[in-house]
Amino acid sequence: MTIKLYCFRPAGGLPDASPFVVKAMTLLKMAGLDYVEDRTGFARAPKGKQPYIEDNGAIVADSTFIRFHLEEAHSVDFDAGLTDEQKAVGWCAEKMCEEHLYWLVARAMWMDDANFERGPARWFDKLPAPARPLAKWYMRRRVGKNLWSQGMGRHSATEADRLGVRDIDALAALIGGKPFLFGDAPHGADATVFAFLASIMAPIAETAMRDAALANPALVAYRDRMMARFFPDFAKS
Ligand SMILES: N[C@@H](CCC(=O)N[C@@H](CS)C(=O)NCC(=O)O)C(=O)O
Repeated sequence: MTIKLYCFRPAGGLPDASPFVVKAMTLLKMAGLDYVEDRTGFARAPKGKQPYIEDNGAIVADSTFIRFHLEEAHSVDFDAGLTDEQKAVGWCAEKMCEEHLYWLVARAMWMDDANFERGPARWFDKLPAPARPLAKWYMRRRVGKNLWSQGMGRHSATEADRLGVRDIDALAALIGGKPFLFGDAPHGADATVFAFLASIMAPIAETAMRDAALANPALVAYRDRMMARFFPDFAKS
């Protein structure tokens, strides 16, 4: 039975607005598994977040548990050929993207007025006009509270930029001049690193992270290489 992937929708020239969804899509494509997208499942998301998948009756929520499920249920090894040290480095890079960089991107997109208007505010355009201001205010307040609890919302914009550029520099150093993180073939961690770099480079939020990533030809080439390989319809010719 074909796997169903519950996701948002394409945005900013990317296959999905969420880097976690793009990560899951990339893993499915790396694994050579067919899937169909379902954009109607957010209200039923088991953890209140997307992505989640339905596979042969099993519902699996969270991109990392989706990866574990694909490895276990479909005998996929996303780390094939890597040393234990490379696997550890890959895990650290993934979690830096998901648990650090993600919050810096969220902070830049939701807290900066101009970025908010260019990006998240547009997601409310499909609501009836009178409902939009309240919905935007509510969601912005909710994200702001999350950012405050997580801690990233307590930094100044300058401090946040400094952390974000350090993340980009770390990814650039890891990739170096190689085609993929660990050499000539992509592995599981590439799905995450690609998804986050592509999201940061997209023409949505103007951030110091975006400037740093776009100024690095190796990172741009990495993003383009992954896009051409896994999402040719979204690759720039
Ligand atoms: N740890 C989760 C994170 C997923 C996540 O944060 N998804 C966001 C979109 S980028 C979401 O669905 N947010 C909706 C909400 O918090 O209401 C994963 O790896 O899948």
